Amino acid sequence: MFDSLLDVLHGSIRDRGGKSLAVPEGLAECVSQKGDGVIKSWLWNVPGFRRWRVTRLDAGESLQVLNSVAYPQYSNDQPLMGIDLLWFGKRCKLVAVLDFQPLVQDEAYFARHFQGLQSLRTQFPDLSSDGAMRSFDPNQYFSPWLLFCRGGLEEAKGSLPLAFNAFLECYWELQEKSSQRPSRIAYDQVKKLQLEYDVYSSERDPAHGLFSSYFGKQWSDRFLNEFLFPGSNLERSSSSMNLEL
Ligand code: BLA
Repeated sequence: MFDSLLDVLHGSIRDRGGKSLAVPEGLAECVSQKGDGVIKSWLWNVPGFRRWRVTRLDAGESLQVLNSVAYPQYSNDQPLMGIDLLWFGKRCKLVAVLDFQPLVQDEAYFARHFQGLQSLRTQFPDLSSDGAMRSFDPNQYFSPWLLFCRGGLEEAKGSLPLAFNAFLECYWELQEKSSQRPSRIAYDQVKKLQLEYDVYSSERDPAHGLFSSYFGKQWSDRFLNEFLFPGSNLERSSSSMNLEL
């Protein structure tokens, strides 16, 4: 379901000078124990970013996923870019979340970074539902203008591909603007907030059970700690040793 969007994402990363990096041993690809699913991941070194990861899960009619997070360099306080697209083929159910994930919830920060996303939200009303979140806290690391849809085939084939392109363009525009103006949040604080994002996400991510059921608990624990949210380990160990971040 999401192959063309994956191509768009990878093409757009390459166009901006992204270079592919090695994914930790054993985590780049895994076939499920029953052979009914495969998960592939990519890591990119992109100018202006300290980390950009992409994951694609293909479990046929049961589930398709495209997930990606971009972490800007610590010298830039712009939001992270978060993409989580899920397609449950048997039930024709789409869950699509696209957001500029804010480091802080404050009006001046929103005014600086969210004009683009605000206007996107008005362009794609069918992806702008105010549906309640079950696992996450909408007021932590999510913006008021996230594109969020629990829908079906119509949205998946209709507005999602258009919104996906526009969303990426909008994020690159923000990146260009942000890299030319001084960051208002200090380097150390951006670092702390980005690491806390990984802690928050690893604790709340509803995907852990799903990964375990396909790929086993051991592989899934490693995937979460070493690939999806490596900052959660750093944050825990540095705070327990009482180090300055
Ligand atoms: C929801 N994401 C979900 C769900 C699953 C995943 C299984 C629950 C589906 C449902 O509510 O019906 C799956 N999450 C994944 C997978 C990965 C993952 C497979 O991290 C990793 C490969 N989630 C993100 C990012 C965002 C995000 C970057 O990983 C931000 C754009 C958002 N996912 C997000 C939200 C929900 C969700 C807001 C709804 C959760 C809720 O209701 O609280």
